[in-house]
Amino acid sequence: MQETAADFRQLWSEIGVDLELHDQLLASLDRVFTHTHLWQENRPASMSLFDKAFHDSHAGRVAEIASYRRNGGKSIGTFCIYVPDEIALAAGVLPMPLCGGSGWAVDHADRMFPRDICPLIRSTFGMSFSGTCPYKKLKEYAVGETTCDAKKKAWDLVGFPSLEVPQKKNQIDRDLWLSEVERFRGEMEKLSGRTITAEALAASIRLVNDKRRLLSRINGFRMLDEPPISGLDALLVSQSALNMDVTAFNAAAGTLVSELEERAAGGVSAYPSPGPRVLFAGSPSPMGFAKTHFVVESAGLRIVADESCTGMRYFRDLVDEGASTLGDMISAIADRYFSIDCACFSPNRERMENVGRLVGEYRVQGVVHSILQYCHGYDIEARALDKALAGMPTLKIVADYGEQDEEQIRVRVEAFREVLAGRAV
Ligand code: BJ8
Repeated sequence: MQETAADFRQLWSEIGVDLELHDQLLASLDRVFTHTHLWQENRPASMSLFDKAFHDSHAGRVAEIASYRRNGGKSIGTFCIYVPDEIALAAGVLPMPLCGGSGWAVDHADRMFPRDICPLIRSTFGMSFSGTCPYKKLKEYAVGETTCDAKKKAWDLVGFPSLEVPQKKNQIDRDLWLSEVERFRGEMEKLSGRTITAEALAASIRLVNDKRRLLSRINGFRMLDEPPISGLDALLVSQSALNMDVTAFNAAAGTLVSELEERAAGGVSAYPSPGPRVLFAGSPSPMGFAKTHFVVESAGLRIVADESCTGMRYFRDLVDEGASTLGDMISAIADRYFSIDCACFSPNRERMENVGRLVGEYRVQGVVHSILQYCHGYDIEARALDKALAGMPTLKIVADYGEQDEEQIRVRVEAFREVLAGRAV
């Protein structure tokens, strides 16, 4: 049955959403989305599926999860791509990423958090504190993780349990991580009252790997001289991958792949004119935030690769599907997530190598460091990345979710475009 606007209002009201403030939030999200995405003239037609996912994140997806829970299902909130979705899904628990991307919500976090922490955290908790996060009451609890200091301390304040993510990559750290993944499995089994079987885990590993394979195919088209999908739209696809039901996402992504194949065969570009090819590196851009991508692409550069957690870090590695016992599958999952190269790791050589590889594969001419304000890990690590990139032109943009600095950023991006254009001659 197709829900109406009145059905959604009824649902929001039932789950404790402040309707008046939520209207303000939705109006802000719509306005920002129109501004950042809908100016593009040659988008693939099937991007409409992901535009819908954006709008459904406060409507249709909320209704799906509410219905799942009414039928006895459990759900948890997550904030980081270290949380192994496969294990939750195998236990019948829906993981829901809760990272906020709305600038409107940022100031609502002030009653508990200092202002000088990253906007991702402030936006997430701003939605929660203002009663505008529709997922707040649609979960048993949220799972934090020990990545950056701001997140770690935030979980303490609000009382969320967290997974311990090590900060180094030695054997002792891998052993600790495996024990955390095993603990997570126990927690999910306890929550759902269901024992995870090898069959269920093998199925969820395949399902989530399929999502990663589809994301890889979509992003692979960006290697072409004429990318048939823009960096802005590739970002929206990744953001949707985090929010949508996995099976529904895989179906939509398959439709997009077919269209991109046709566009690629016909030499159809998503861009009105050629421009320098750049790689995005740094902090994630949760759904609702695309300011930096927007300014860069509307200034005539083409973002052909994005190494962030809302880009390739999310889908780059697969879980090995060769294991047959439950223990080996858990170990394979631990290995896959342990290979994530977040800036919370020190040293973080894997990230340097991964970015270096992308630079070659996607034939980029420059790198844009996109850093969320007060995200010290990625901000400081930008220096190490510059060194590893050995002379490749880079531009560092440190930004919050506000719109007031767009024109200042644009001036710097345009100057960077001229630098890259000059080197291409
Ligand atoms: S694996 S990037 S999703 S921690 S932007 S809250 S790092 S101060 S989100 Fe992240 Fe996991 Fe790492 Fe990825 Fe802190 Fe930086 Fe804010 Fe961040």
